[in-house]
Amino acid sequence: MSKRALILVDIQNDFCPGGALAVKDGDAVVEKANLLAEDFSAAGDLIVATQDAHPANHGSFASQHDGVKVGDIIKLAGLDQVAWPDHCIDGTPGAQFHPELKVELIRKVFKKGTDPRIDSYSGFYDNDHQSSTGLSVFLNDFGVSEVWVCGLATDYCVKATALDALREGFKVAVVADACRAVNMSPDDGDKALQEMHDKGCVIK
Ligand code: VGL
Ligand code: ZN
Repeated sequence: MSKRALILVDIQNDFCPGGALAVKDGDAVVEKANLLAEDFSAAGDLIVATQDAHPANHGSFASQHDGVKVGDIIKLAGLDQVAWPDHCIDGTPGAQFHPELKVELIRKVFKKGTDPRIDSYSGFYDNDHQSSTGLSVFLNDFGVSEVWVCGLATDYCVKATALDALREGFKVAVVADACRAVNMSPDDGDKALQEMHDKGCVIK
């Protein structure tokens, strides 16, 4: 039977107001994500979540590089990498899901960004597409053909997850109203939605 999966991307304290990498209005996605999750649950569809879960010495942290400031572009594993503030350190409160997220509806959590040598925006693969989290196999085992994506942040992990889902052969919908962007440049979120649309995602 063909099924849908809802992928809740990185709805974690550090991406919400007061967090280490706070996304403006990031907590506004929680209520919308919960409503979507209730819908999916009632329909017998699958709900999964991704969790940014870095070691304290993660190479994406500006703090790990001499003379590098947050927002600088550095090289990590040979790829361009934004230098971020220390965030979502596995096991700390900042890495935990927002306290109001209905985690009881989540079937499985996929941690990412666990390798200090490379970042992982997508819930499917590290940024060099070499290491998989197992999400694709998990969805296929459940007979999922269509995924809906929401969460944080539109211009990084939501985009990377949605585009990888397309590449993995899923139909992809992105619920724009249930996403918020980092917006290092003011229109990054809008550009990300445009790119996801152009590459084949349906924007809800
Ligand atoms: C994210 C920057 C660094 C995200 C994660 O969840 O979009 N962004 N780590
Ligand atoms: Zn991160």
